Formats: sequence, structure tokens, C-alpha cells
Amino acid sequence: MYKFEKAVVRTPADSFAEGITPGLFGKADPELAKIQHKKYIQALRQCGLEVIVLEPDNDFPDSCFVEDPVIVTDRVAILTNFHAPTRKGEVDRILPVIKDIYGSHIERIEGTGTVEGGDICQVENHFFIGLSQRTNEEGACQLAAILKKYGFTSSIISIRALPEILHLKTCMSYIGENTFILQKAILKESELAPFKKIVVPDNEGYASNCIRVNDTVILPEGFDETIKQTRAAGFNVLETPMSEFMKQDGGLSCLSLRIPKLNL
Ligand code: CIR
Repeated sequence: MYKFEKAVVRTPADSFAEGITPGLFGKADPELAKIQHKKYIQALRQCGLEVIVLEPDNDFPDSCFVEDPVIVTDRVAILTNFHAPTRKGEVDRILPVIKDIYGSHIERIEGTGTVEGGDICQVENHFFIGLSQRTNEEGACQLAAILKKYGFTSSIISIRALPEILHLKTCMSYIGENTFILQKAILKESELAPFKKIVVPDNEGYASNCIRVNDTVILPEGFDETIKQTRAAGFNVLETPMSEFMKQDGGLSCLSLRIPKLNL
């Protein structure tokens, strides 16, 4: 797995609770989200990352979910093209910091192709591209061509039969050592056959979105069975509170762009 050096995050806006959500878990509290966000930054720093914290952007309530507008790798950054109309402007708002880091090594998904970063799951030099309510075939095709140009392989996993799952990484996360943490709903996916799997219990589905950062897996606080199983599988685990982000349908991975040492 990549050794990560930096992360980019954006502080939740005062408008945070106006973001897109079916509202299944109640109304989010932007002040508590800001406190939880600070703890998230702390967790990233504990894993050895330099964290670049962007100013809140009140025009875009979902803009703290910085993983969606950009896909970052060691060779290129790829600007996505949102399906969600209220989020389209987030790409231009995050562009300056991406230019600072990647210079001219930036590509873009365009036209009728839509891709959101939450649908993209990197496993070493391979990318699983999720076809979802947000990422379409044309976007997946454009992304696969860009990845190929930079020496990566890719394949498709469709989650269209699972309408309750927003993005591919909502239900599966790669945590290194050939291992996924995932929900039962995706367990039989043939693309995942070669991997070891930690299956979250039905009442801990939210914990299937988590991140491996250097030597540690960061999991949402309170998902005890998943945390226990992950530790039992030999991983170091850090927990961080995520209740307010869960109310807005965002997981742990969505809150940061994790950037490895670059090979541009
Ligand atoms: C949205 O619906 O776009 C936001 N409320 C949540 C986005 C979460 N991002 C992610 O899963 N990568």
C-alpha cells in the first residue's frame, strides 16, 4: 500500500446540515461536526500525515466530503464530474490546492460522463470503479482510459442493484494486506474473490467505510464488533467519532484526500 505523506481536508460549513441526505439518521449538528472533524484531523496526524485544512465553503454544504471531487494517486490527480447538481461547483473550489500539489499533472472527467470519488477504490495499482446512482458508464470509461495512460489497471463493480448504498466505498474498503472490510451485500462480488474479507455485522454497515493510513486502520467510533474483528486480524486500529457525518451519508474516507509520495 502507498505510504501516505499528506492529506487535504475541508472544515464543515455552517450550511453542512443542508447537504444531500435522505435524513434517515436525523438532522446533523454543524457545530458537533466541526468538533468531530478536528478529531479526524488529529487521527490523520497521529498516522504521520501533514494535514492541509481548507476553509469552510458555505456555498457547498457537502464540501467537507473532499474525496468526491478528485481522485488522487502518486502519478496524477483526476478531477471528477459530479452527478449531484448541488455539488458540481466543488471541483473548481478544490482545484487550487490540487494544482499546488500536482502542478500540470491533472486530468478531468468531462461531458456526460459522471464520476464521484466515493465510487473509486484503489488496491495497489488497480482501481475498482463503482457504477452507482452517481457514477455512470461513460464516466467509468473515461476514467479507465486515464488510469491506463498512467499505468494503472481498472475493473467495474456495479452497485446499482443496491439502491441503499450511495457509493462503492460506502460498502467496501481496502485496508491493505490483501484484505477488505465490507458489507454482506457485496461479499459475493466476483472481483473481490481473491481477497481476505472482514464482514461487518448487519447493524454496523457504516463501519465498512474506513481508511488505512500507513500502519493504522481508522474506523468510526462505537462500531465495536468491526473494531474487534479488525484488531483480531492483526491491524492497528484508531477510532474517531463520526455521528454527524453519518447523518449526511458521508463516511470516513470521504473526509480526506490522502496523498502519497508523488512520482510525477
Ligand atoms: C452526498 O450525498 O453527496 C453527500 N451528502 C455525502 C457524500 C459522501 N461521500 C462519499 O461517500 N464519498
